[in-house]
Amino acid sequence: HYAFFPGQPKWRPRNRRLTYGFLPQNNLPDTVKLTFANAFKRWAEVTPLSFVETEFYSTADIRIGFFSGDHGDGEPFDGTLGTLAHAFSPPNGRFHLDGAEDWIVDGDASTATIKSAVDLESVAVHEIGHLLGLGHSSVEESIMYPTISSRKKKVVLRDDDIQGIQVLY
Ligand code: TQI
Ligand code: ZN
Ligand code: ZN
Repeated sequence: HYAFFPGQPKWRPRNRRLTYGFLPQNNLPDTVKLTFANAFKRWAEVTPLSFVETEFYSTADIRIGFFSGDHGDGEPFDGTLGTLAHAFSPPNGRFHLDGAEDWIVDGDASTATIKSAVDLESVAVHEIGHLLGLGHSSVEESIMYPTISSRKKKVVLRDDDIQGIQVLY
């Protein structure tokens, strides 16, 4: 079953619109930005919310960046596998990914043979759930279940995820 964070925090955006921005220093290719756009779209389809990319990282509601090791927020990343990413409950908006992972991006052949590679969209869909206010679910098939196998693509929201987010929004 789905869960919320203590106190059930949620966003209350004007015009149901949340902005997201990418850390400029990461210089992400369009394929990576598109992967995040697709992940946001999955949640937009089942809520009244919409997600709009902004070029102004520092004032974006949701701030996405890849970092390695200690990056100044007290939750250092740990290299390949282990912690892949972290995101915080509303209305924090911090969305950090471990730059040391071999991220699988659709249409990108370079990670095809790396066994420990992790599917970026799968992690993004899960972390966006946290950013919007969902905790972990006990339903194994759900996006918000706290385990995923390496290389697996798990991006389709299940009834449990949809019910949870629709209670909030
Ligand atoms: N990062 C953890 C996670 O997102 C961080 C975390 C642990 C957390 N407990 C939390 C975040 C409670 C919010 C609330 O779950 S992770 C998965 C999954 C991770 C794990 O790097 O371990 C995914 C990132 F679900 F597969 F285990 C993405 Cl999909
Ligand atoms: Zn961080
Ligand atoms: Zn999680």
